[in-house]
Formats: sequence, C-alpha cells, structure tokens
Amino acid sequence: MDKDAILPPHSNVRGPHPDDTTVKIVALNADRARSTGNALTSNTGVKIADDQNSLRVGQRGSTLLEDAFLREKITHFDHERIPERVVHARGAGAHGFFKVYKSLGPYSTAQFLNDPSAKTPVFVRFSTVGGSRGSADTARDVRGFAVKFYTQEGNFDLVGNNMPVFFIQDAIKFPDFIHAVKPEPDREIPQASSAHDTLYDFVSLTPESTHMMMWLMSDRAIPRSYRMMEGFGVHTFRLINASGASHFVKWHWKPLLGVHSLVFDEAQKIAGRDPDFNRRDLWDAISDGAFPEWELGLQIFDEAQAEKFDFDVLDPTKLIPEELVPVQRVGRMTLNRNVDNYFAETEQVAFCTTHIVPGIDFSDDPLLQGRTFSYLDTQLSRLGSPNFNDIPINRPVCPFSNNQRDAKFRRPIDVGRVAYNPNSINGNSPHEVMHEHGGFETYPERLTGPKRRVRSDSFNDHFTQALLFWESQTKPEQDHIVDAFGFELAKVQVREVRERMIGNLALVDMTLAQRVADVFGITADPSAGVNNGTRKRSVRPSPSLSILKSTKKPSIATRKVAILAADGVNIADVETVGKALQAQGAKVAVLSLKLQPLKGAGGGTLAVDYRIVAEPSVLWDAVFIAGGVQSVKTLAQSGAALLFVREQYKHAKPICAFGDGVALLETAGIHSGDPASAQTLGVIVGNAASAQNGATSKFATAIAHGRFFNRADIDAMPA
Ligand code: HDE
Repeated sequence: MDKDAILPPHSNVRGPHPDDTTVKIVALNADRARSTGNALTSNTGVKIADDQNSLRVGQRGSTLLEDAFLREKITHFDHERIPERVVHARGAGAHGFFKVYKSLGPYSTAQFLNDPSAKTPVFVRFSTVGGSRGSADTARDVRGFAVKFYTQEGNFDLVGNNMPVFFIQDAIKFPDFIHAVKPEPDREIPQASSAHDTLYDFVSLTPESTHMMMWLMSDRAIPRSYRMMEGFGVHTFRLINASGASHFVKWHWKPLLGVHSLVFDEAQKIAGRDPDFNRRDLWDAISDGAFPEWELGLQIFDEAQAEKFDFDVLDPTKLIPEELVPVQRVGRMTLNRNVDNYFAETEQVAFCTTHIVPGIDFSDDPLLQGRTFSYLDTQLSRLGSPNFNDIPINRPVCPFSNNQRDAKFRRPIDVGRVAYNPNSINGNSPHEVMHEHGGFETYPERLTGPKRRVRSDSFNDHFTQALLFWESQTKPEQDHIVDAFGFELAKVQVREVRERMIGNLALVDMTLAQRVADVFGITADPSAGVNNGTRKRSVRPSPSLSILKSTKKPSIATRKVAILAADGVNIADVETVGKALQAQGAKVAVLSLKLQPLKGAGGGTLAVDYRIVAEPSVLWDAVFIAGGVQSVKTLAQSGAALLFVREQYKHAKPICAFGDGVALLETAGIHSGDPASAQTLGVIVGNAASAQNGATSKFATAIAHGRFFNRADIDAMPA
C-alpha cells in the first residue's frame, strides 16, 4: 500500500522520507525478507498448490498424517511465542542515530563520544515495567528507556528508566520487589497496577523505596508520550580517558519537546479507549516525519566531589541534583525509522547492562552489579541460545570474531580447525588486542575489605531525597502526588499496610502524610512507619525535579488539536484556526458525529477525519469549537460532544470556541465569560474577526503551555 495512503488525511507534519541510512539499517537490509510477487512455498521452498484445504480421505473424512504442509504450518504456528520479558514486557521500539556535539576526549575514549562526524546507529525500546505484553500503555508505572548504540567498538547498551532513582538498593531484593508489584500470584490481579496490597506491604516495610514511590505517584509515571519524557541511566557509571583516569558519570536524556504528562483520570480512561496510546504516538510521529529527539546529558564528577555529597553516589535510590552537578548536553539522538517487524526487532532486541565499550566502565553500585548478571541470563531464557547476539537486531556493526562455537541457532559457518586461543595453527587468530589499540581494559579500582553481607551505612538515609522531591514540586504537582497516594492506598485492603505507608510518608513530611491520611480520616503517625535509617535533613529544592518548573521553550509541535463540528459549521473558522495551528506544527483534525463530509453554513463542504465516539477527548491535547448555529445545536444535543468538552475542561486542557461555539461550552457547564475568573483559565473565546487579532494566537500559547491545573472546579466537573 502507498505509504501516504495510510496516514491520517489532515496530518500536516508529514516530513520528507526519513533519512534513515545508518550502517545498521544498511546491514539489516540483508536480513529483510519481502514476499511481494513471490510464490507461496514451504520452508524448504516447495511451491504450494492449495493452502486452503488440508489433505483428507474423501470429501468429509479424517485428515491424513501425511499432510506435511499442514503439519509444518501448524507446528510453526504453535511455537510462535517466546517468553515475554519478566519485567518491561510491554514496549515499543524504533531506530535512529546519535551524534556527539564535540569530542569528550578528556573524559572517555569511547569513539562514539569522541567523533562529532560519526552517526552512531541506535535502537531504542520504551516500555512499562509491571504489565504483561498486552497491557495498556498508560498504566501508572515507571517507563523503561533502553538505548542500544551500535558503535564501531561494539554495542553499548544504556538500559535506563524515565525516573532517576530506583526502589531498592541491592539486586538481591529485585525478585522480592517485582513479585510484590506484579499481579498477586494466586489471583493474577491487578494487571499493570501498583495499587494493591502486596506492593504496599513490601515498600512500606522497605523504606529505601520511599523516594522512588514519590516519583511513582508523580506525573512522571503517566507520560503524555515517550517522546516527551526524560531518560536516566540511574546508576553512577565511570568514564575512562586515554590516560586511564576515571570520572564518575550519570546519564540523562532530555527530550527536545519538553516533559509532559497525562492526568491520572485521563490515563485510566485512555487505557480503555486506546491501550496503544504511547506506542501509537511514537509510530505516528516517526511515520509523519516528526522525528523524536533527545539530548544526551552527562553529570560528570570525580571521586573527591562524590565524597563531599551527603549521600552515596553508589546508592541507586539517590539522585544528584542538577544544581549540585550540572547536566552537560553533549549530543543528540534522533529516532527516524519505525521497525519493519515488531517481533524481529522490538521483541528480540536484547539489552544487557554488560554491553559496554572501551572508555566506559561500571561503578560498584550494588544494583548495577546485580544487573550485570541478570540481563545475559534473561536473554538465554527468552531467546533460547547464547547465540542471541547473532539475531539481526542485536548484531554489532563492527567486525566481531572469537572462539565461541555451536549451540542452538548457530548461523555462521565458522571455517577452520582452530577454535581456541592461544594457537599457532591459525597464526594465533583471533588475537587479543592491547588496551592502547582499542582492547577493553577494566578500570583498576583498588578495593580492600572483608567479605561480608552488609548494607553500607552511607546508604541509610531513606527520607531526605524523598523530601527533596516533594519540596521541589509545584502545588498542582504536589496535589497530584497526594491524590495518587490517596487513590492507590484506597485500593489497599489491609489497614495496617496502609497506615504503615502513611507512617513512612510522615517520616518524609508531615504535611504530605496528613493530606494523604485525611483521605482515610486518620492522623498521620511517624511511629507507624519503618525508619531503619538516619533522620531526615533539611533540603534545598531542586527545580529540575519538577516537570512544570523545568520544561522550557514549550512548543505546540505534534500536539493533537480536535476541531468539533457538525452540519452548518462556519468553515472559515475551521480553516483560520486549523491552518494557523498547523503552521506551528500541531496535528489538527475535524471530529464529528458521523464520518461524512459536513455542509458549511455558507455553502461548501468540510471533510471529517474522525468520529467523536471513536476518538474521544482523552486522546486530544486541545479542542476548538467552530461557530455555526446549526453545527453547535447538533453538538449540544450529543452526549459524546458534551462529554468531550467537559473532559477537556476536567483534564485542564486548552479550549477555544468561536462565535456560536461558546453555547456548547455553556451547555456543558463551562463558563467562558469573565476572563479574570479561574474558571476561564485556558478557555479562549473569539470569532472570525478576533482570530485575526489574537484569539488564535492565544489558543496556540495555551496549547504550548499545556495544562491549566489552577482552573477552578476541576473536581466538580462531571466527566
Ligand atoms: Fe532491569 N531487567 N533489572 N532495570 N530493565 C530487565 O531484562 C533487572 C533495573 C530495565 O526494553 C530484564 O531483557 C534486575 C533498573 C529496562 O528490553 C531483566 C534489576 C533499571 C528493561 C532485568 C533491574 C532497569 C529491563 C527483563 C535490579 C533502570 C527493558 C527483560 C538488580 C536503570 C529492556 C530483559 C528492554 C529489563 C533485570 C533493575 C531498566 C530481568 C535484576 C535499576 C529499561 O534481566
């Protein structure tokens, strides 16, 4: 099918054909299988004359075992599935490339961080953590942000999340944590949700989780789009330069579209209306040519600096405030190509934290140390063979050669008598490469100490950074955290678990805890919590931890704006507003009750892109109601249209109405009269004339602003 034919008709951000030629994409060409024009054959190439009927005795008799075609087809089908990832099962992937802005030679020898002319191919997989492969995208959850760089020195996998800290400090607790957050094992309920007893039982008894729980209850856990979320490597890693010196580093991804989130009610509704919401958004943006981009940010610091922090940089429940160590933006990643085949690429891509390249090394973060074991192991279980790096999506783009042989699914025919080192028969090939010629050398960190099962004392302040996160939020963001705890804990049935969690929150901040406690009519009590660490210190807020404080230069690019209309619409309104927003990169579409062209008030017709019931409010960033008496009258009699504008109001989204369109707002209970009133925040009214002198640009500014959380009576709006 022609590519253009499958794009939505009014999409205006469709770009030129993606410049997707990286060495990886070219290499993958050899593995792409196309069937166009081919004869249907068996797996051994025998042409098949009848693929509709199995071989049987007579007209109605039993099927014959002899039917090799039937058996081959059914057997292959029976084995189509591989185990889903035990965590991060639900995901979406895309190809792209990375370029460093200028050489990072003083810090790292890694070639992809040194050569600004190098276009390093990447494959990125975004994911939720707790849900099964078929679960909804918009669950309240951490998002995985895993990047595979195919560098000239081997693959480097930066397997991160969209939150900078984690729930636990030691890998040995990971199975416990995941068992607690996953559906409960007897009933397999709830799917893709942290709101249940076992999770809160575990985290309330494990106060090191408190900081991450604050992130999980924040709007970071319900991203508007994968394209609009940050990424973090979480652990401290090392960068190693040519003279062998080590610097510590924290990895960040900063989205060029800024960070944007859903609101929880909206996220829950989207889970039913479009469970593929984030996946679809990524696919559509790339196929429209609106390529998602992130800057790679590095926090680089040395051991002497690390010693002075009042937390341990090896503790993955701690972040380094950007105010303490600024994030240097060192390069840019662009995603410009969708996958050809979900299974072959997104499902089979195998990230391993052990995939590092010369110039990068691990720190002793005990969570990272455990991960270096887990990922290789998990690939063996999922992909079934130590040859998993030979699967096309995982294969490096640089030469590779070693003496590993055989095992299931071995594809290359390794030629020759020699499969060992050292050897003289094959000239000692493949041979080792010294460090100065590019061989990997582990950083010679000096370590001493008795062998013990211990947790470092420097890890035992579990509340100060949770407080830092809380105090760094704006009021609406704090409100959302309180609401989220109030929601989740209301799903917890064991009262002691709930009260222990509120006790832990009291160890963070009494105001936060009491606001949550109010939902249950109790008094927050720090002694109900588990404080197995040191007491909290005072904090200096870090604006970069707040989405609303840190997103700068907002734009309306790729925001989805719905125009509601029916027969009798003022087509000029639609065209004026639509074109102005499209010119700034928004995706604008006309929605109506039926999918048929509309008659204009003054003649002419207007194409309809979507039905309101099929593409409801929660899937749109903003709404415009065009004028036209008859059009507005029809919409005002439609429950679907009224719900649409009410939900836009409730979810704090920009609303604009021209002329008679204001009547739809009034019918829906949205007041647009007094521009000074909190109720009209982000509600813009105008007409065709005012479009020229400001209403449209006010609307565009409101869309760029995003949400109007200070709007009055949001909770009272029935939607
Ligand atoms: Fe993972 N994690 N993880 N994780 N993780 C997996 O590997 C594990 C952790 C992350 O899109 C698994 O291939 C342990 C932190 C992402 O394919 C598994 C521990 C962070 C993905 C695994 C952690 C992550 C995974 C399951 C604690 C953020 C998806 C399937 C010691 C820095 C990658 C797989 C993709 C996947 C183990 C903690 C990120 C089981 C043992 C911290 C983004 O190996």
